Amino acid sequence: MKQVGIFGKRKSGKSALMYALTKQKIIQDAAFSAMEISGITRVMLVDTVGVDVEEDSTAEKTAQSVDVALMLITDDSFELELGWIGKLRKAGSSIIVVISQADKFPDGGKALAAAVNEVSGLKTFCVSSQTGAGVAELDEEINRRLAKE
Ligand SMILES: Nc1nc2c(ncn2[C@@H]2O[C@H](COP(=O)(O)OP(=O)(O)OP(=O)(O)O)[C@@H](O)[C@H]2O)c(=O)[nH]1
Ligand SMILES: [Mg+2]
Repeated sequence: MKQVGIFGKRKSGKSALMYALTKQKIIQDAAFSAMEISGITRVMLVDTVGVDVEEDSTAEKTAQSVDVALMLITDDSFELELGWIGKLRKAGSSIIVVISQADKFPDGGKALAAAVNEVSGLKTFCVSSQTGAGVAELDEEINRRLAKE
């Protein structure tokens, strides 16, 4: 089964995003089954402990096995996250940057997204698990990446 890993610092919103994406999936699958279309790809979403938890290596292990990696960023000190992006690249994952808790930014996270994109070259999505903003778009991108993997 394909795996999507969710990475980010403690309290960056990993579990909330996992829940929001799961809800999105359930809505989609319900629509599909209503149309009696079979062969829906099932994926496993993997929540991780914070990448800033040094005494725990489960995020390291997860990083080795995911097809698609979501790297959550919540503020402009994202050095640690850039390090993880490097690790995930080496492991061969398709990486999507998520500006998490985007509802907390006056500009919806756009400036931070541009800054991260500038240094990493990665596609960046602003998402709020709380308001649901950007969740559908992120889900679509994940599905596109999974289809390519
Ligand atoms: N405003 C806002 N708050 C959020 C959002 N997502 C999560 N939170 C809040 O941020 C806090 C941390 O969210 P979690 O989803 O538990 O974060 P986590 O990364 O799983 O945290 P750990 O598992 O402890 O590392 C909680 O109080 C959430 O309610 C969001 O999109 N917007
Ligand atoms: Mg969590």
